[in-house]
Amino acid sequence: MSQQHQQLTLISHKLCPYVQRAAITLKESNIDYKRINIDLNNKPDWFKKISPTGKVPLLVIDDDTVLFESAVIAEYINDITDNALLSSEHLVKAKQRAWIEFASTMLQSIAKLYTATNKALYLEAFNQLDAKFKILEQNICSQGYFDTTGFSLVDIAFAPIFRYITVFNDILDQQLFSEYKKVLIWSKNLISRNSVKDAVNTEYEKLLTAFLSKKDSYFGELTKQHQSSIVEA
Ligand SMILES: N[C@@H](CCC(=O)N[C@@H](CS)C(=O)NCC(=O)O)C(=O)O
Repeated sequence: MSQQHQQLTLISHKLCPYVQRAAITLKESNIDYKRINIDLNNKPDWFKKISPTGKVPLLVIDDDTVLFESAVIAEYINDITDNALLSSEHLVKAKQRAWIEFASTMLQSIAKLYTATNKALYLEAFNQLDAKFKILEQNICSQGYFDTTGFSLVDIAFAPIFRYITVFNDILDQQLFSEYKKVLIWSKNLISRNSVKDAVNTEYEKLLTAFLSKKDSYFGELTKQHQSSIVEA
């Protein structure tokens, strides 16, 4: 990080996929930062005061300046560093932003999947998510990144999705995107990248499984069954 920047602070939550986007971008841009995890079920007053949406991530720049929204935070980090994670060509950059938005809709589909209250709603959400992976398969390159030009903010936006799916595929009978060859290569490449690994702590998988098992949903039931099958084995 160049000397003119103050110490940045990322207000976070241990499981939040949007926070992971910011954390990955900071790491890829070689910026040191402080991370503060908060409890979203019991938001501290200081957080409520500085977060316009009540959501994480927040990037605290200084006493007077706080950024919110993961896509904006990622672009800001890219702007203040060597600007290597988005194209400088307007049209290419516009397309990259559109796919980042597509990744956000997939995170919403994932939330729908694990909160579906019955099997029919769960299957509907599963099929919607699968359809989005199919669209991705038709639009990504086959070299382990979204685009042939290499790692970008688009890859960063999708990496937390693959982290979710790695845990989900352990729990579920049906495997998401296993027949989409390019997506499979891409997901393996992203998951093994250091910045992606470092965006969560070592307890992530355990915490996510515990979070899912507490859901009053069809997925919650599947998670509990999976947990008891491990204990019995
Ligand atoms: N569009 C936001 C979404 C952030 C978001 O949904 N964060 C969740 C945690 S993963 C949150 O803070 N939820 C708290 C709440 O809604 O009360 C972004 O990209 O930063």
